[in-house]
Amino acid sequence: MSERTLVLIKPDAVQRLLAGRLIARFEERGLKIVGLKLVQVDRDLAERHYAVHRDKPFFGGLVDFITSSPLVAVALEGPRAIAVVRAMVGATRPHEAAPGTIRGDFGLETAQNLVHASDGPETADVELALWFTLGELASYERDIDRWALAPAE
Ligand code: 3AN
Repeated sequence: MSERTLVLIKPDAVQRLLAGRLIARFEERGLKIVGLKLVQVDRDLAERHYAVHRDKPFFGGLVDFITSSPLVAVALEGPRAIAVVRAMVGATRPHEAAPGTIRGDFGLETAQNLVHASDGPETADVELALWFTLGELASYERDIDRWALAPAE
């Protein structure tokens, strides 16, 4: 079941020169990049993206952080991409994130946890529409998919 999901390589990861390495992890897993752009986020977009957290005490800090420096928005596609990416990202609180996950390998603080990833099919649809126009999302075949993604007979 092929899905699309949104990943944000957050300002801390871009500032720490990790953007390329983090995108490479998703590519190496076999996920297909179908959208990619660097964004200097304004407060309106930040507040819409984090709307579910509007009443949380950390909301203002979250908006400050995500607007503080550019991030890289990535749309990824693949079988069960939403769950696969969430597992690769790791737990929200880095001290609970397993080694081998992005947060478990690179993060120590919840507020600076390197990446955002959509947490379900509805969220993914809403977030992809928030961050990308239809024209910015590509549909294409990759020659490697017969090696990386071919289901077992
Ligand atoms: P996740 O990103 O793992 O889905 P959410 O959706 O619970 O986590 O939280 C969204 C973002 O809000 C987190 N990635 C983190 O940046 C921030 N956040 C969550 N909880 C806290 C907290 N207690 N203090 C500061 N920031 C937080």
